[in-house]
Amino acid sequence: MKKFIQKTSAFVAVAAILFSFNACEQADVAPDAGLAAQGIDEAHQTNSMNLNKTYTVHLMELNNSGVNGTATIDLNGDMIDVNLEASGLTPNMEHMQHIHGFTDNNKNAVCPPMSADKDGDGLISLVEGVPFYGPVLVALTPYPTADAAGMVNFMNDYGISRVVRSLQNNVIVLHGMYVDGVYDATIPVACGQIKVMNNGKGKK
Ligand SMILES: [Cu+2]
Repeated sequence: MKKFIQKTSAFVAVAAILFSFNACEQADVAPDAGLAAQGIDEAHQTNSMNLNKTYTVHLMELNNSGVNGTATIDLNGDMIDVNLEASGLTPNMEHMQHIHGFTDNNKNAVCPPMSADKDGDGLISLVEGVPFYGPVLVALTPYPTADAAGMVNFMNDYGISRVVRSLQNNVIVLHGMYVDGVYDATIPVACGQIKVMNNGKGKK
């Protein structure tokens, strides 16, 4: 009987040690789990040209343009395949379209709120939007010309640098509409956050 108790308490002690070790480990790891996963993810992206990720973008109007649309981006190693559909654009005019973002990893690009209109003219200019969406990272050329109905259906591939590969930190911005009777090719007319749809290999 004494032996049994000793064995049992030994077992309990070991279990307690294991448990506390486990708890410690979780406490240490949990807050950084996202970052760690991202680090692993980036390592995969750097090392594997076969990695495939899909992103979606819901483009919503800026400056009361009436423009909206959707885009999907397939990332394959250092290549992206961009499919973009938009409507409500100025018919028969060319529309610049870019991936905007910050190369500083700590800053995420966002679509500008109306308060971005610093000069109070009622419009968010290209420059007024920059503090929110950052500079152009990828020019989605050749810039499409909207058809007579104001629609664009666009597809092209681009090679991208490593800083752009965290695509979910970036936005897509479409440009170009008439302002006071003059076509302003730079003014932002739609914007959408790039969001991860899947991580490839069936992972979410
Ligand atoms: Cu742009």
